[in-house]
Amino acid sequence: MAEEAQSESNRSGATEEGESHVAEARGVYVMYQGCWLRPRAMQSVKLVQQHFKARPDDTLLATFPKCGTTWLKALAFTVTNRLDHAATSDTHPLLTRHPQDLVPFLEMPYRQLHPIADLEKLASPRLLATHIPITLLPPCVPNLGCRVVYLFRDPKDVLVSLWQFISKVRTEYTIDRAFDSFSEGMSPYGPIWEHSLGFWKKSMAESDTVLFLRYDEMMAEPVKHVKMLARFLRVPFTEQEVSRGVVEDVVHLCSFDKLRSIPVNSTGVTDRIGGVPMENSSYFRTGKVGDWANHLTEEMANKLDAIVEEKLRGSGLIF
Ligand code: PAP
Repeated sequence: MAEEAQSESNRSGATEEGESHVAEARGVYVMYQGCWLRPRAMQSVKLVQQHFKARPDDTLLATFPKCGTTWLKALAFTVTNRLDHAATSDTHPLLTRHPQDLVPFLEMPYRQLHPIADLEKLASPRLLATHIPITLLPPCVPNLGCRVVYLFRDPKDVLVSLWQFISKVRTEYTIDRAFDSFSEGMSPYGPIWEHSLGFWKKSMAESDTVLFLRYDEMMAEPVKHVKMLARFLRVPFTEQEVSRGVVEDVVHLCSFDKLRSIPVNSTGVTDRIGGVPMENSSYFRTGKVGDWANHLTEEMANKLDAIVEEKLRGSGLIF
């Protein structure tokens, strides 16, 4: 970790392609505008910044990786499309398509491989997803008042989920290595505290533009949060829907156990990133709150808690 400890002194500010800059490179990551990214992800983020054309009625589902993106995509898709596809329908798209494929990411598959112009073909209002921090999103997103749903999760569970996911393709990636880099803020789109703080502050300032949700709270009270999500997406449930149990139907269809059991999610391999084929089932691991306790030592947990608490201090954001 000696070379990683030099982070501040390595900042060169060297410019690349004019206005954008790589401040430093460490291990497999480069820092781009305050965010750690793999170089190929950075190229893609730059292309999003340069070419994404937001529309005022776009909704972005924003997450730090492994905070419950798949779940949020499933829920938001089901809520917004429920007039065309009832959650109980045996032809519901979630029964034949992976939730990751129903709501496209801005930056994936990498936009140097699949042009961002593909997003232009989607009809409005578009439901899109992103891991890009708020500070790096193209200015057209805030300027047009696009709404954002942000899902946050206990960083310890995020670390464990990320480690399990990455170690599927990098077998040498131990929990010790994952812990060291994550607690220094170095993980895709990291640091996690900067990522969540950006959306948290915006949600505090503009609650009608950014809805800030938490994974553990959604797990504890899914019906309440799905109603909240529907109101924010401007498709509130009617009284009749509530009394018919439509909210519970949505919660059930999008639940971890239900989605995991569907063949399109439990079998097969898909390359959604760009040159990184992953098993479809790798997006459905345990779906639990607090699984970190099975993988982190008490010392690791306390250390990460202390780091995150210190970084979030004074913001009002707690986990
Ligand atoms: P991404 O950020 O890489 O796109 P994301 O869905 O956030 O994917 O990561 C997968 C995590 O969401 C997994 O967490 P775990 O490793 O702690 O288990 C996965 O289990 C969880 N997940 C996927 N679907 C659901 C769901 N329907 N309900 C709750 N959690 C889910």
